[in-house]
Amino acid sequence: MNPEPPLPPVVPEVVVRLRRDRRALARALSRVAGDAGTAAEADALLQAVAPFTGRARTVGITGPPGSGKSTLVAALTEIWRQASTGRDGGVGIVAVDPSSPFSGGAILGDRIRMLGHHADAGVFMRSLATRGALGGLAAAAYGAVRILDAAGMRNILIETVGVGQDEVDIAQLADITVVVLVPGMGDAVQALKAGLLEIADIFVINKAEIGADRLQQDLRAALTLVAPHPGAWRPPIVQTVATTGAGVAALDAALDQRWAWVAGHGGWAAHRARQWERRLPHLTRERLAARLLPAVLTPARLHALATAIAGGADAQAALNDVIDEVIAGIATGGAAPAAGPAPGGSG
Ligand SMILES: Nc1nc2c(ncn2[C@@H]2O[C@H](COP(=O)(O)OP(=O)(O)O)[C@@H](O)[C@H]2O)c(=O)[nH]1
Ligand SMILES: [Mg+2]
Repeated sequence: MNPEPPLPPVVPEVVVRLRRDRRALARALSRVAGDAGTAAEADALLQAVAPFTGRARTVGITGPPGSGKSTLVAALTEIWRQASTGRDGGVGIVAVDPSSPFSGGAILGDRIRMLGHHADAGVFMRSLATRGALGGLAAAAYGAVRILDAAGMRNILIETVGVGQDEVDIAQLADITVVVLVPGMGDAVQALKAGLLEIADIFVINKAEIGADRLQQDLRAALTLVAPHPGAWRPPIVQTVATTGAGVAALDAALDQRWAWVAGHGGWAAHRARQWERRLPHLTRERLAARLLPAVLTPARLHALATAIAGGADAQAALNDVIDEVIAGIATGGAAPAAGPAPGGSG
């Protein structure tokens, strides 16, 4: 069901290893996540695998903390691994949790292990909590997806907390974005405020055993405010109880429907091109800042500027000074980035 672009005839060693050797895959993911090696090495790796990517279907799962995203990811993984036809291939999972470096990924990891797939070559999970070598969580998540794609995973799930612009951007790195809400907390209105309604291709009302009808109505009402143009995809609302697996098959079916709908309405190449028109400026900004700012905006400089502004200096003038220095540095080659790992903690 996924697009199968023709492969170049010779598969390089690096891609062969990614597909056969879980430790090589883990190392590659560490590299693009910025935990090992330099930014230049991460770049080189991503460039080498690029011709072997684009075959996976990527699904972003986003929503408030505790809404059941990890449980749903585990449930979908279970369904896909059970699919007897093999059409779905391996499952790659990227868990992004900048707020809690350990807990989010660890809990999801436990769930995946509970499925008994930890030793299954067809399931691979990586959690991301820090900015990557390439300068940002979105870039790190994108790199991880590319590596899993090159490693032959046919479905890749990206779990990210749907609070804040960064997380929303990460959810939109996927082909299909699923927004998970739960009944009771005025969720539809909150989702509207957080910009989640605009990005959803599919809604899930999880913990539906609590009673999902009210939220379903609110959501429908909120969606009419977003007003899609006629003939546009209308995001379905799927009710699930992730802990029992109820409704998860319906979510799987909704994903297939969305996949087929885009294929039949202009195709995935055109759809992905439109998605990149939105993503590229954001990723470029992230990376540009990571490359250029550390040289000019050192911690000492930052402290001095902040103190001066607090003491009455003009903030706009300070900003312009910093920007002028960055530009001057580019002109003289002085601000050329050191090809080293992103400085931890700053920025
Ligand atoms: N009652 C109920 N609890 C659920 C359901 N789905 C997940 N949970 C529980 O909700 C809590 C948070 O789930 P988790 O998947 O970690 O949420 P996340 O933070 O969105 O990833 C856990 O205790 C789950 O067992 C559901 O459908 N019904
Ligand atoms: Mg989670």
